[in-house]
Amino acid sequence: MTSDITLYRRAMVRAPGPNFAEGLTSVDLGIPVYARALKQHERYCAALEQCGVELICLEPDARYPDGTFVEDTAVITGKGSIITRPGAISRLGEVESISNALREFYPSLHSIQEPSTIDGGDVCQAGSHFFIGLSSRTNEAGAEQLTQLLASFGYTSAIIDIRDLRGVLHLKSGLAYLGGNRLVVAETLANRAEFQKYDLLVVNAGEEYGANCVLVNTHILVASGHPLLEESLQQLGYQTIALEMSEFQKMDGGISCLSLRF
Ligand code: CIR
Repeated sequence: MTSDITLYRRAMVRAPGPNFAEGLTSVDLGIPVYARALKQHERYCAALEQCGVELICLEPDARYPDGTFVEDTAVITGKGSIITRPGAISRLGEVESISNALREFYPSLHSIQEPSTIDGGDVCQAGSHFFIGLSSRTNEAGAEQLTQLLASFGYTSAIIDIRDLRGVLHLKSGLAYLGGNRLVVAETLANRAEFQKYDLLVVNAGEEYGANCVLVNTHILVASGHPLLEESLQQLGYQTIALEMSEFQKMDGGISCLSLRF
């Protein structure tokens, strides 16, 4: 493993609540089955533990059916942490319980201020550099405010405009950093100038959903059903854990969004 990857000790998660299906979605994959979502979430948590992290489990909150997608509410870095201001109005209140829970570990949290909006799913750390997606959820003011905060921590950033990309809710829907200068990237994003100095593992059309994978210490968690991507990762020397994500995919969520890792 390379030295520019973060070793995680903890992961914050929140199981989906019974009204999970009332959350936002832009895809037409059917209504999630709650019992199945719970099982998939349990398996996801077990995989995190297998990677050596201690879980911090928050309770579902019926006011926020999308609350299981905790990644969108914070940007946690080795030098400072930021509570976001999610771009969907129905999700704005999710940050309160996350701030309360994170304050135990990060007493001085920064926060994104109105009119800025940021979803954590739009923020991809690659060593000391960050990619910030400008999306339907993260606005220009948010990207600018985050850039400045990250600069005050000593990080550089690049803003990647994905507003024209259909079917890509967040930047990390199509991008993941694996350390050692390597990015996993969906085909639709692969030609962006900002990524050209990286070793790119381009995810084939048909396996795009798999691009939202996440390296957690010893393993890469990847959505099951992406055999070409998994094989490529294994050929590069990574150990993978494939996880069923069907019920979260129905709600536009991927592997990374189900946890905050730190
Ligand atoms: C939403 O639309 O906000 C949720 N249904 C899905 C959020 C997924 N988050 C992520 O990819 N980081």
